[in-house]
Amino acid sequence: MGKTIDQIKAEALKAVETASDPEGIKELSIRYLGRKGAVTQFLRNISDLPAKERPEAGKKANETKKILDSAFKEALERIQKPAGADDRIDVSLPGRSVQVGHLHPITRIAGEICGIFTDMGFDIVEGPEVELDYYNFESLNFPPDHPARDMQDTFFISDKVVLRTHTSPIQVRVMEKTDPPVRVIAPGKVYRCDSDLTHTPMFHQVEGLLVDENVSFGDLKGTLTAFVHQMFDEQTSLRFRPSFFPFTEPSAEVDILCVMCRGKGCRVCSQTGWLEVLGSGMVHPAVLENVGYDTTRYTGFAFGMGVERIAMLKYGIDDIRKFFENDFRFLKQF
Ligand code: 2NM
Repeated sequence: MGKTIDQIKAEALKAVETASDPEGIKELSIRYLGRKGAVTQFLRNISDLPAKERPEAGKKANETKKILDSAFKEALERIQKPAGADDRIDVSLPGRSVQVGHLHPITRIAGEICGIFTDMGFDIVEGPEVELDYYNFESLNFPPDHPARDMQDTFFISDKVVLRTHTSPIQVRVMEKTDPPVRVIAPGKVYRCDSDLTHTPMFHQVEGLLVDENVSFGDLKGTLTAFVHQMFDEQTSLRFRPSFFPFTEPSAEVDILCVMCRGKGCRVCSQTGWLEVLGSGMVHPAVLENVGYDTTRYTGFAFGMGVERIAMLKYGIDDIRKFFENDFRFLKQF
């Protein structure tokens, strides 16, 4: 009878301790675990043992195989470590700082805009991006042949379904469900067939709506003036210019004094001294009728703005597409 498996194991572990080069370890691995190695031979000869000793011997031999295999691997790692390398930690080294994430600049500006209005008592409301033609156009007093309804400007899902082109449909849905007073702010993604330096097919809007008794154009002016002073600063004056929207009458576009040149005229304001930032007006009685409001009792004002446009002015960015390229070097500046 040859050596016991315990003897083989003890002998191998002793040998691996004194091995000092990779070749030596490889040799040991062959001598014990190779095709003609001691452990392999032992396993092969198990059938020569008395039947009742076989299961125990087989189990032990297999365990030994595993133990030796990992002992050889460990020894190889120990030997192959470069000279001087050790496992001690230099606690005086500066730590590796973790990269902290942050909100996308558009998300931040949208939050800032909404925050100014929620401070005034407006509630934030949301709605579907895939919208019925009825809510996106018809309920808002767009005539059937209005150019905005054109395939050229609107993404159609089907005859009666579109990607919303503004967040006003959210406000129509709110008015349908709620009696005045209504004071809501509607932020969200909107979609238009348009793409250049200042337009992307998807952009973000924030719109506001207030309906109550005795709401006047003066209330609209006061609300938007307070907003601009908080968003930019108290020195940023406003100018209301007559305009047209199907859903408001009268309508006004709001310009602010150029944030770059303060009215002197520069590249940003195309030498006019003013920047267009908002659309607004008194809600058209036809829109109020469509949601079942009593137009002899209630009036309202509404306004809307593009978040990217506000962000571009605030940060002096001239290409809207930079917000959507996901270039981390650009995004992490804000
Ligand atoms: C704008 C400009 C003017 C507006 C109107 C409405 C609603 F639903 F009440 F009719 N919501 N938002 C509105 C008015 C939006 O964006 C340039």
